[in-house]
Amino acid sequence: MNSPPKSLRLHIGIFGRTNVGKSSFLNLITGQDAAITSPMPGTTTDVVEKTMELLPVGPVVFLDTAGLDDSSLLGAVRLKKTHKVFDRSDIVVLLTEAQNWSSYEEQVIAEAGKRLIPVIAAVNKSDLRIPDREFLNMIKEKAGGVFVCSSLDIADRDKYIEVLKRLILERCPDDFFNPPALIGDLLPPGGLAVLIVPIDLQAPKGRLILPQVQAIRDALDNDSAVMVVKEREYAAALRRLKDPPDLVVCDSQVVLKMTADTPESVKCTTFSILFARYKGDLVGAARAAAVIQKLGPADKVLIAEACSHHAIEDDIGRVKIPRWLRQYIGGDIQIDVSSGKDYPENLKEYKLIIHCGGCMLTRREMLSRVEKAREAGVPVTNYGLAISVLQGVIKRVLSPFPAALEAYLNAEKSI
Ligand SMILES: Nc1nc2c(ncn2[C@@H]2O[C@H](COP(=O)(O)OP(=O)(O)OP(=O)(O)O)[C@@H](O)[C@H]2O)c(=O)[nH]1
Ligand SMILES: [Mg+2]
Repeated sequence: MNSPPKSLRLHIGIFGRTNVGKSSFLNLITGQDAAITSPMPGTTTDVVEKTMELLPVGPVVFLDTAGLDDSSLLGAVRLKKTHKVFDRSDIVVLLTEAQNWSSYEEQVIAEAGKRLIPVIAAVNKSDLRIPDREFLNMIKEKAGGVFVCSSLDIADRDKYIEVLKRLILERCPDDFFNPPALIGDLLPPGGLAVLIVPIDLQAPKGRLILPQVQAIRDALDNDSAVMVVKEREYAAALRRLKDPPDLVVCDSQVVLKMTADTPESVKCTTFSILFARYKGDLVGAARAAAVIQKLGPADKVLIAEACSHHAIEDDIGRVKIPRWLRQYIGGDIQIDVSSGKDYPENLKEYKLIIHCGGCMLTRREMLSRVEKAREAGVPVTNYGLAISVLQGVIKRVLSPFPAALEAYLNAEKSI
């Protein structure tokens, strides 16, 4: 894990009509032939991703899309993919050409506007035609940031990168530079966190998974110490400590054992709950978790996981949570599972969505999923919260987060 994971990178979506030079622009900025370019409209079909260190902005990933005016046979499929990129973009770069502004450009501005994504417009092919002042002012009014470039002008690459960086810094969402805390704010400086990580079949070979690594780093950034232990060694490790830890965090699958082994006076929670706060809306997810109590056999639940991995025996999303849900309800219930980028369009049929922690998604992607569910009127909770309800320890693991605990208790009362 030598390079920053995608979920921590600023996502820059490149949009525009076919042939306007989106892929050429990506290649120029990244200095690589990452994307195929050609004079034929409709060259880019699948979304092309290219990562780059854009200091001082930091690690970014560019997403090159298919042209919005693609009217070919496969155009509809491509457009759907392109539209999904709006949900993943922290910033939109809208490429256009001098004196050429149509409903497609307006559409990009509108889609970005709906999601509160800042837009930077780049007027490309300036070697062929220079935009006039009126045109630039018109764009500036709509997009905020605008610059003129030629994607074939390699000599001026550094200049374009500088302008792009400045505009990104001016318009970049605050939560990219000041992300919400993961664990650091729950620990006093010089404090101690104990992380309980199961090393089982699902653990990747030779390393720890992203939420665990991020928690360790965040605690260290906060001048705290971290002890990492497997669930079986946890009780013994705790006994060896002179003072109790300030916080214990476990993988949701062992939440019952953790709460049993942790003294009442010690705060404890799960990685998944930390991620609900870090990537999404913990208070909303806590409120939604109470819905589990009123689920019945006629209801339909969606279990959504962000990565598409090969499910193994006893998979958390496909096997364990469904099993615990059925045991809790005392009967059968309809459960759909979605994975990867295939978040279903029609969410209305579900009574509840149980999402994974979303460690591989950006905060914007996660919030956009929460927003889609909200529009459909469906509550969203996450794996850690759901498992803690099913195992009867939800109040304990929410206690480090008073607002979320209160939301859960109020929702429970109204059931
Ligand atoms: N003269 C000139 N040509 C350019 C410039 N940028 C791109 N082109 C050319 O325009 C054509 C289309 O470029 P692409 O980068 O493939 O355009 P695109 O927007 O990615 O197109 P699609 O993937 O089909 O949507 C190619 O022939 C490029 O060489 C530019 O700044 N000046
Ligand atoms: Mg292209």
